[in-house]
Amino acid sequence: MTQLADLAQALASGAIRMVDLTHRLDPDFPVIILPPEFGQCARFRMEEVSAYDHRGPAWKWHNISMSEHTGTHFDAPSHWISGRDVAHGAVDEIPLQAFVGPVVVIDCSEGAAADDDFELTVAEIQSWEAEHGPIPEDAWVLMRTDWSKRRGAAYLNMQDDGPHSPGPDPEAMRYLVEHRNIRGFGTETVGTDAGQGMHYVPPYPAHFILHGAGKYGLQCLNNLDQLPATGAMLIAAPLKIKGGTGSPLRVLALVEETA
Ligand code: 23J
Ligand code: MN
Repeated sequence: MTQLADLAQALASGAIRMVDLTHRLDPDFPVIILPPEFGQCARFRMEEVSAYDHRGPAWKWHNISMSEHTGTHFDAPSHWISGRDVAHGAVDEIPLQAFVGPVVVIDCSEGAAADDDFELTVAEIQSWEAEHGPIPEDAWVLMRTDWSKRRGAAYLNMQDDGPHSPGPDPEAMRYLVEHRNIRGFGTETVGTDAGQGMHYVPPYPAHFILHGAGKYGLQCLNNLDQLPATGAMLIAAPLKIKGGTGSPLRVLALVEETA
């Protein structure tokens, strides 16, 4: 029990800091908008059932509804056609070990500030690795863009030709999956793919390549600027939705304070 007691002590003393990587579930938080011929993602909704009143004199509660892909959320392999036959590919089937593990952060905030369509490329990943060492196997890789600081229409950044937001190119995704065998890939934007990700080959390469290989996604992450490049631990356990392709969730990072 020593390791867990040590962990409890480190959390209590602040030697290990917790960072909340989650946005509030709020009806105003944007959801992805697909071309009009496709089905659409529902925003978060909340209705009061009672509030210590005639509907329930001693209790307050709400009924809520949303998409599996609303707000800060997890993508399972079964979300994408490439992952439809992946074993244990739905959120209720994923092994628990996947929900706690190491995380690295690639800071793309400068590039994303200069270019709404900034692409994370193999060259960018390799220059990160030259500084921080190779991306460890079975780690979450998070793409920091500071997009989480955007509000309102600037978040989806819809133009006449669709949304414009940063994301990985197909070669970068293949490098992370095939050469680094990552656990998953997470972003601050509304998708793991770039806003214009439909124009790549294959379309939406992050979804296609990650989920085809049984890897996971995280989207609409917050506070990535509070994480170190390496050494943090991510806790991201989706709801146990039967056959679910994803789920809103609370995403936490544990960060060791360097004295
Ligand atoms: C459906 C279709 C395209 C995309 C997405 C969903 C997501 O980004 C998502 O939330 O998984 S790009
Ligand atoms: Mn999703």
